[in-house]
Formats: sequence, structure tokens, C-alpha cells
Amino acid sequence: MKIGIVGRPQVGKTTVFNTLAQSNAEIGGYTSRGQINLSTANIPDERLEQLAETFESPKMTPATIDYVDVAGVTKSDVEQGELDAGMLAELRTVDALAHVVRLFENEAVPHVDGTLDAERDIESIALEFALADLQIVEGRLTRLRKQYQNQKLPEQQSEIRLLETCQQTLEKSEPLRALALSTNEEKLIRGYGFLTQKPLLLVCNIGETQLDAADEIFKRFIKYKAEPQTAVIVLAAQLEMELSQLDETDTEIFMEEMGLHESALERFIQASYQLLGLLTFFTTGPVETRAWTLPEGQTAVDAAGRVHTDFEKGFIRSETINWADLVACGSYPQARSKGLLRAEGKTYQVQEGDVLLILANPTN
Ligand SMILES: Nc1nc2c(ncn2[C@@H]2O[C@H](COP(=O)(O)OP(=O)(O)OP(=O)(O)O)[C@@H](O)[C@H]2O)c(=O)[nH]1
Ligand SMILES: [Mg+2]
Repeated sequence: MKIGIVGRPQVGKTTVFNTLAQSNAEIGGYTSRGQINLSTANIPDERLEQLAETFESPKMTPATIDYVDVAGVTKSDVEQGELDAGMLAELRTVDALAHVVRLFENEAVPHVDGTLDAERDIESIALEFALADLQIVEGRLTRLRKQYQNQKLPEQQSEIRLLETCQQTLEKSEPLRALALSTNEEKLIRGYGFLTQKPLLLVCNIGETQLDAADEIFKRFIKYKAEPQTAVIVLAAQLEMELSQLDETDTEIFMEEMGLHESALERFIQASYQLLGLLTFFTTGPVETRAWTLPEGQTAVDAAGRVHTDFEKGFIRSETINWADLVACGSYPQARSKGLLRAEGKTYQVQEGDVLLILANPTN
């Protein structure tokens, strides 16, 4: 899973990036146009640790998440109607956008527009991304119409129709997320990587003095959750970044003192999984315990394919058990004797927290 961190200048994007990716990219100075921070971070998972401990696996492999942190979208970008090409190319490949919205006050760091107005910022980014998508749509439409005049292929015609619908939506400043597309239509335009089609996580970045108001702030932004494929979280990025740089015991003490129950990292990941409809399953044994990410609704065969393409081809069945049951039993034979290990076939829909023991024919 890859997430793009976007927003206006100086709103805390790189601070959020550092918190999530446990990295040390420079903050404060304006990130220059075209500069991109990339990082892959492990997803912390208590369940993975417990499974690895139970099986005494020498190797523990967490699922990972990729983050892309780009420069802020400025007024001149908007006026020129042109976002940086490198940034756009990078953002087109992400699975979701995390839009960092500034709520913290800091006189030393003035907002580029002079005042703090989160709703204005949300709108201006939405507009900017809609314009970027519209440019692509229009360019493609011009070329396709020409081709269609010569070749008259039915698939060209259906793509033209679909792109015209996209164009009308974007011209109304609505995101492509708002379109109810069929699987086929979705496939047809997937390759463009339209920004306004990507699921959106609004990250409300509050200051350390606003922690008590976090619930209220969340309520103020809850209206955005009603929009398609949009989620909202509130976090204090700077504080969380400082916490994430402490050692584990100190972090726990501070979090307790400040009434934070879960780290920003945990909440961000949870929200992203929910937004993208993803779940985690595990494989475990004496060699390696590993966490994997899978879209909800996918089957044991799809899961087998994530682990190894040969397992997908030669899939026989999957011995399946919930991770907590397996840890409680202590071993596969115990779990089997208690009747908790189920044999599941090709059509079994993998559930959150499943441990899969995949049985497959060798394929050559
Ligand atoms: N007081 C306070 N300051 C913050 C907070 N988050 C970020 N800042 C400050 O805001 C400034 C900008 O932070 P960055 O993380 O670099 O912001 P950015 O959005 O990446 O900035 P650009 O990439 O230049 O657009 C830094 O000086 C941070 O210390 C916060 O929660 N509270
Ligand atoms: Mg930055």
C-alpha cells in the first residue's frame, strides 16, 4: 500500500511523514518544488509478535506501507494551473491520498494565505487536483476523438463516453470519487491514476495545546466523511513525531499522561486500511511469521497468490484459524485436536486476523 501525503505549504506534511515513517526528513524550511521524500515503514502489529513468539520463528516480517511526501501546493501552482510534473507522476501511483490540513497555530510559521482556514484549504486542494485531472481528461479526449474518426472502434467510443462523464464531473469541481463506476469502467480509467479518484484521508493536524479539543475538532470535520471514499482523523503531528523519537517506555509514559491511547501511527494505519477496504492475514511456522495485506472480500486463492504465485496455481486448500485461537492453542496439532483448524477451499473469503496454512501442489 502506498500513500501520498499532500496539502498546502507548511501545514505539517513532512512532520506527519516523519511520524508515520519513523524517519528524519528535514522540516520547517519550505520543501522545494519537485522535492520528494519516500519511505517504506513496517506496520507494527501486536498479533504478529505474539504469533512469532508462539512459534519461536527466527524471522518476523511485518506488512509494510510506502509513504510519499511532496511539496506544498501553492497559489502560484493554482494560478498557473500546473502542478509539478514529478510530484504528479509520483502521486498518480499511490493507492490513497492523505491530505494534511493545518489546525495548529504557530506564529513562527505563518500560513501562506495569512489566516488559518481548514475548510478553505480542503477546497483549494480539491480544486487543484480536479484541474490536474481535467487536463489529462481533455488531452486524452482530443487524441481519442481523432483516432475514433479514422478507426471507429467501439472500445474507443466507450472510453470517449466515460471520459466525457469524467469531464462533466470535474468541470463541476466534483471529484471522480463521486462517480459510481462499474468494474469495467473503473478498469478502463485506472491507468490514468486520477488524483480525485483516489480514496482521501483528511488528516487534521492540531497543535499540542489543542489536544483537549480533539473530539470537537473531529466533529467539525465529520461532514467530510459523508463524501464518497473519504475518511477523517485528528492528530497532533509535531507532538507525535517527538513521541515517536523517544524510546518505548518513555513514549508509553508520555502517551498515558496526555491521554493518548493509540499512537498516530496506529490510528493512521487503521483509518487507511478501513478506507481502502484492506485486511491483514498471517502465515506462521518455525521458519518465518509474516503479516500480509489483502483487499477485503478476496479468497484463500488470492491470499495464496500473495504469498507465492505457485501456491495460487497449485492451490488445494488452506488450513485456517483465527490468530488468537492459534496463540491460545500454542501449536497447529493442538489447534487441530481442538477442532479449531478449519479446512477451507478456493472460495473461502479470508477474514481479518486469519492465519493460513496453504496446501498446494507443486507446479512446474
Ligand atoms: N506548533 C506546531 N508547529 C507545527 C506542528 N506541525 C508542524 N509544525 C511546524 O510547522 C512547520 C512546517 O512543518 P513541515 O512538516 O515542514 O510542513 P510541510 O507541510 O511539510 O511544509 P512544506 O513541505 O514546506 O509545504 C515546522 O516549523 C513545524 O515545526 C504542530 O502540530 N504544532
Ligand atoms: Mg514538507
